[in-house]
Amino acid sequence: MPTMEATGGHLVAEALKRAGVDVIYTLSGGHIFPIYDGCVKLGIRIVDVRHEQTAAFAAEAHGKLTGDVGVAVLTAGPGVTNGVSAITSAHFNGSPVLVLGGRAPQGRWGSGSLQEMDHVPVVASITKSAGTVFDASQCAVAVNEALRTARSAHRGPVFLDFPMDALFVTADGEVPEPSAPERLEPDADALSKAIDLLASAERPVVVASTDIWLAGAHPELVRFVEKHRVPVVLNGMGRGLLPADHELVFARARSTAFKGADVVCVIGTRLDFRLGFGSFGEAKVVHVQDHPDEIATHASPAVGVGGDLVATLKAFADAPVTSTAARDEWIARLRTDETARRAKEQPELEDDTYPIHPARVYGVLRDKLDRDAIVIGDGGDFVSYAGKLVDVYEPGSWLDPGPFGCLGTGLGYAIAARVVHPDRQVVLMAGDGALGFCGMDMDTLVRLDLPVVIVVGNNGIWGLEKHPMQMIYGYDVAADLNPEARYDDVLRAFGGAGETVEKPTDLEPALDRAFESGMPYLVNVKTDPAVAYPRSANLA
Ligand SMILES: Cc1ncc(C[n+]2csc(CCOP(=O)(O)OP(=O)(O)O)c2C)c(N)n1
Ligand SMILES: [Mg+2]
Repeated sequence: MPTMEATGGHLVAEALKRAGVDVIYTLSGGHIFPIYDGCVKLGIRIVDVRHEQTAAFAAEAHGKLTGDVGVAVLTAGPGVTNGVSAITSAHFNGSPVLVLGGRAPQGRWGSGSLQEMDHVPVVASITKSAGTVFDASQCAVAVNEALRTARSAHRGPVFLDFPMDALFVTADGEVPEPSAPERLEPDADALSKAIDLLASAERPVVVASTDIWLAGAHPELVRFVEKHRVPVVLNGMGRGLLPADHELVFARARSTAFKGADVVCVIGTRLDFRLGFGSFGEAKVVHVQDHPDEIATHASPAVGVGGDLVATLKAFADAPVTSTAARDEWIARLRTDETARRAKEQPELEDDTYPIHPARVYGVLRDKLDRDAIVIGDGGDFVSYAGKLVDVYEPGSWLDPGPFGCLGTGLGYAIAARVVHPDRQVVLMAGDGALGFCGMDMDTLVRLDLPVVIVVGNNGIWGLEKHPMQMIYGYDVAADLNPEARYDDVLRAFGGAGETVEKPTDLEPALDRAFESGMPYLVNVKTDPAVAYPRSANLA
């Protein structure tokens, strides 16, 4: 292996650079200066934010948007612990992320150095691997291996920390060539069983999700469903794998599809609460995952296929076509249901009442979005409306927190979206409660010139908690916020722009001004606190 005389920090940056990493998300701390110094010398962009959770959420979004690893660099102790919720989100979402932590010097370990803490046990259960690099000469090797682990299916976060006396010292470090991610072939027997079951189905449904996008398997997905005429429901980062207006894509007819299907094939996500824990009426279930360990054990799928999703979907697509007559009838039935349900939404989308109905915000917003706009949701009910009412047309354009459901992803996700896609619209739909977790990073949008449109659904409450508590107890506590809060003035104070909207008719001109401004812009929409999102999913 070639070697290079450099500091541990420079060797870390060298491994990142060789692997194609061109940006890190971070918040400063002396423990990690040598990594910064390496990044500066090698031309890796440093995006510095106001809270480590934002740095780690931004790294996660970077991974989600690119399918490649997003990197956060966090200082020792509180820097790392502030990143824990975001690392956990990446763990639940299977997002490829590398978190590099500073660490108190090994030479004094146990003596009580500033921020002396062993991070590894804290993050061990929420990462694919976690470890400490004690030897400066091994910094690049360890980073290279960590990147390979994060990139290999099933993807997820990897953590490494580096004692100061490994990062600051100069060593003759080994510098490996970047390693390719592992590819696991799907089991041939399981694959042919799945193909047979799909071939026999008269009323199949495919649920296409996140890992198809991360694996770059969507061209094979499209070939498979179009050739075999299979209706598709999209979930998580699966949204946009086929455009929302594709004849095989169904969103509103989802429950009709699940109830009426004879085979449901879920690809690239867990059978969790978002999918009724894997129970779909009478349907037989095929669970296709990118790794055998990801196949559901709590449910009993008829077939589970675990392995490379490109290979699996290619095999599905290549299978000979069986009669599709019954399927055409099935597709027509679902289309009728989809159209009827969409028509029923129209009055809410056009609702002219005061205070503003949250659905009305989306009724206006939908017409302002480009087909490749990136829409981010962070909040409760306001974001549930977004999930229902925003149609996605391009893959990698929709970011929600995923099944860990952590509030506060918004600014980190928006920052990364703008960094990865400087030429696309980036819109953050935030609950007023959610914005409080990460709002200070509006400063980052201004400071780094990242024009994002933020629309706050300001109902003055923790809506998704207040309404259920009222329903269960007949009263509520700890559920009120300040409806008079001027979140637009907060962004203004940082040097951005914004306005408050109270009347439905003012929404459209406000959104026009926001998109045309070319700067971070916050539209603070006072929405009706009496409206609760009509929820049916069983969350627990
Ligand atoms: C970090 C975190 N804390 C608490 C919760 C519980 N929680 C889920 S939704 C919600 C209310 C969100 O309120 P807001 O963002 O204002 O959206 P709204 O429901 O009012 O539209 C809360 C507190 C959570 N999911 N994540
Ligand atoms: Mg709210």
